Amino acid sequence: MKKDQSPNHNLDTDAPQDAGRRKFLTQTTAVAGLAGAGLTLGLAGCKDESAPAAGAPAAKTETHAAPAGHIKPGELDTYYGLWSGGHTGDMRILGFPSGREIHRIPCFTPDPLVGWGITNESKAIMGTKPDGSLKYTVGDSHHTHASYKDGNYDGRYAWINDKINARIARIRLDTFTCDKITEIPHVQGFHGIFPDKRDAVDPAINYTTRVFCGSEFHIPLVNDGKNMGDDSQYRALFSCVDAETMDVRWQVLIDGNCDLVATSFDGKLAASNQYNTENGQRFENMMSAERDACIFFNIARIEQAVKDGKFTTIGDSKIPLVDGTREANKNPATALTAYVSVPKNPHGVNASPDGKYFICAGKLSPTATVIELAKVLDWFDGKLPELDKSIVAEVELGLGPLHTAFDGRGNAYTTLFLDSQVVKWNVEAAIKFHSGDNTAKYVVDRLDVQYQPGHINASQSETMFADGKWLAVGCKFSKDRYLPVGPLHPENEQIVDISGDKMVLVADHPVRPEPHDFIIFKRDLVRTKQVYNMADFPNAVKNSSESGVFREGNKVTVKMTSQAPIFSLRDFNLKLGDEVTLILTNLDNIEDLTHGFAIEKYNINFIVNPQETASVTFKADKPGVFWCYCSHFCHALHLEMRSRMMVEA
Ligand code: CUK
Ligand code: CUA
Ligand code: CA
Repeated sequence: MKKDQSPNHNLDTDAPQDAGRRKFLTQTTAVAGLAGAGLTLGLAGCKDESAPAAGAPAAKTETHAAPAGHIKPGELDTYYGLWSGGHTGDMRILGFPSGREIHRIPCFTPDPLVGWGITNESKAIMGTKPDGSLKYTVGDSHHTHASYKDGNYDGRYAWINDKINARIARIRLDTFTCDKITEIPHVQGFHGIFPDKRDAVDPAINYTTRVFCGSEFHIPLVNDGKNMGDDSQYRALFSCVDAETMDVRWQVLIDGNCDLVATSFDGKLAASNQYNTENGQRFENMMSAERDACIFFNIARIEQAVKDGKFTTIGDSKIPLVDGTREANKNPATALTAYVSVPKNPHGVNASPDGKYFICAGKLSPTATVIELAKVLDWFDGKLPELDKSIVAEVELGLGPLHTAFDGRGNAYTTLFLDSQVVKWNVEAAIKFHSGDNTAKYVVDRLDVQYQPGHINASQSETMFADGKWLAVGCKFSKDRYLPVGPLHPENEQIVDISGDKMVLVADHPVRPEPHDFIIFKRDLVRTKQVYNMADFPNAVKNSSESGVFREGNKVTVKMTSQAPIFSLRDFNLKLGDEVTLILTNLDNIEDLTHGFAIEKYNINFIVNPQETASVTFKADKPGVFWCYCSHFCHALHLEMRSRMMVEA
């Protein structure tokens, strides 16, 4: 029996177990197509009989024995990946091309690892009710994008959306932590986000100053329970959030809804695909029109309208609301918005790295629509009489096109949800084909993926520095790709080498459901702090000699420091009913030396990183001895690193 010699593998794995795994795969591949087949029901287009069933064995998939770019143990990845976390409401950080998950950044939901939603500092960011408890404890993050400068990521910020509670969170990329969360008013189903890539008004500002936010669901403009039966009162808005202050700068009243968002490299345009131009409030009504739209926003004109006071407000809100409806924007000379027609219920809009095109995927139509931005600007300038002439290609790609990535060599990569494929196609060839040149072959390659892909992105894809090296595909179904773990399957993230003409699948990794969008960028675009700066914490306990219990009536402040392997207070006394604020500063000034602080029976656990200060506020409502212990392994004497909280009856 041959043992696996690789240090990376479990040495107990031997032949019989491998055989069992193979048997499992053989049994399950036969039924793997079922979910895919069910999902095709009721969708437009018919399936090419020669194409494999959605979940069928991947006949065309090529794999490398030793994949190019394989990261060995101890080696660092060359790219960062920022991933949305889905229901868990966090952002996940992956290394690329290994696909290893390095970190999770809690944003919208509590996380006891770092004490997110437990410490006063994180609660202030997340938002609390008057009684001090968290306003929300669920999240649903879909889209994550980073700040730009000169057409590339600048390593300052990233943003992530929360669909459930219309929140947008900002991540500082020096500490990889969430530092602000804004709840966008007057919207539900907040979905796509995209930062501007430079300023539309001031050409000297070559970096991100705004983040645009699209909302899917219509609600009564004043949502106070009075107009719920009148569909004509239901509206969806497009919102602009200030990148620095995170305040909502303005909103746009539109016809139809929003979904994903894209922005142009010149800062002038933002757009959102609209699948519900019908303004339907019921399933059937959202699919009654043959074509929907991609709505364009003229950012400089909207900013000017706001400056000139040409806006209204909703209820007692102070946020300017400009009129972006079709009726009010017929005249190109003054229009704030433009509605480009695209086929039925599109999904996804992506900006090509050459700055020329936005690509809207068809979802219910087997096509992608290529819109030339210069022509949209021509329409606003009165030089293009028919707006829909900005469509320079509408080409068939396959069934269920959703999202598109780019390699910087003129090729686009679109996920085909129903076909379980990625199609690589050449944008200029598609334009030639659309203009009547039947010899133009725009489809370059197809790759079966496992299974039903949603989002896709390539290294540096939506920057001017798309490098065409790696592609990641977020597959919504993993079916037979992993050992079964009960009814809930992981999702399957796949890594594809796109450096050659043919796409080559190099790795799978399971992911906890359900991530959506992600970006991948070069590691040197980010500079992280490995140790906090104590001066950034106004409440820091700078020296262990400042420790102690400070009482004012029943308001008690406990000040403490940590320094491996001790807490400065071996014990501290409280009285039943005390309102306690405990402040802990980690004096250790060494990279990777984090301590935890867990209080038995008091529902408190958080960490302090090197030179970081965190605080918790709680009521001493149970008498007795409660050990406070370090919950983060830090030292050989980590188990002895404790403090004793004694609450007198
Ligand atoms: S949506 Cu998830 S597959 Cu929320 Cu970006 Cu398209
Ligand atoms: Cu300090 Cu473990
Ligand atoms: Ca529709």
